[in-house]
Amino acid sequence: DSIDVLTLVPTSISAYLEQELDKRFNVLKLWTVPVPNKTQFIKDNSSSIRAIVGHGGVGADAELIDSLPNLEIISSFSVGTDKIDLKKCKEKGIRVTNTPDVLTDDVADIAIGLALAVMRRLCESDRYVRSGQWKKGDYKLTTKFTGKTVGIIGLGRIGKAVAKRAVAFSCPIAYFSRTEKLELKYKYYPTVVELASNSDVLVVACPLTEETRHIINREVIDALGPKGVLINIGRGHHVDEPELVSALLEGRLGGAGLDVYQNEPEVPEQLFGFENVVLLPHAGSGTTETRNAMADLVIGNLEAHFLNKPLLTPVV
Ligand code: 8YV
Repeated sequence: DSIDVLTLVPTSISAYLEQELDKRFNVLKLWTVPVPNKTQFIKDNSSSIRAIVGHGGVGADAELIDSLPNLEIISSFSVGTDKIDLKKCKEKGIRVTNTPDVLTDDVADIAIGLALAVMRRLCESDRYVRSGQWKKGDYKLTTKFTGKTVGIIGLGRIGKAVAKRAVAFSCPIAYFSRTEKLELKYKYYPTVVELASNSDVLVVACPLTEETRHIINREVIDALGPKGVLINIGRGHHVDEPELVSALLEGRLGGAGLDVYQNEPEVPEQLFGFENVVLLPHAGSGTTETRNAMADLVIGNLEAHFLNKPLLTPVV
């Protein structure tokens, strides 16, 4: 019999996921329902829904979980599970899966890409050529990336992949994490402020939790300083955004490369005016190859669950 899967993933994120889900399940596409009717739509289908497919931007809060009495599994099209009430899922015996590993390279590539874009002014230079300015003026010198100290917050899969790439650019690596990783030769700092004081580029690569919310605050920004560059490929809520904006306005920070924001897809408009800021639309995992691999994991986990097989990438 067909299994009802409530999907919170908009088609623009992965048409392939939608197509593959459609082949196997009865897919309830919440994103096709107009906003005012969403709650009623969930209510009307509440007893038949056995699975949810969420993503980095939309997960399942306690209210949604409680409203679905026959919910068995949440399969997230993301590695981050900060939008899912994991505690609630544990309590109720609801399984949760994510998409680790397959996106690590792309997200790490984007971290290095952002650092190069900010420091070598790639986007500004592109605008300079396209606008015809090159014919009129002098090209401004930029800042070297090779050899600069890269500080990484969170040395998990993605943090390590960023480190590996930065090492190839001859960058000394420093990091902050909950525990020192003695097996790695990188320099450990027990606080984020110490890490920031000793880094040229600071990369946020940790999961979003209660402890890491606003891990980039005024004190950390000031420790990074007027030549420092902040790269955020984690979550918007890792950064105190108004503090970031004031630091940039006041020249207390050298630059920022951001893939994520507190209130996506809203981005503080004040950021649009800075040439030392590069803004991406939460695109870290956004390649066809990776999004397809993520989709395969989302589906593989759902199939495993409903066939009573071990989950591929369980979180809960
Ligand atoms: C998003 C992400 O899931 O994996 C994560 O945690 O944030 C991304 O891969 C993706 O952009 C869809 O929202």
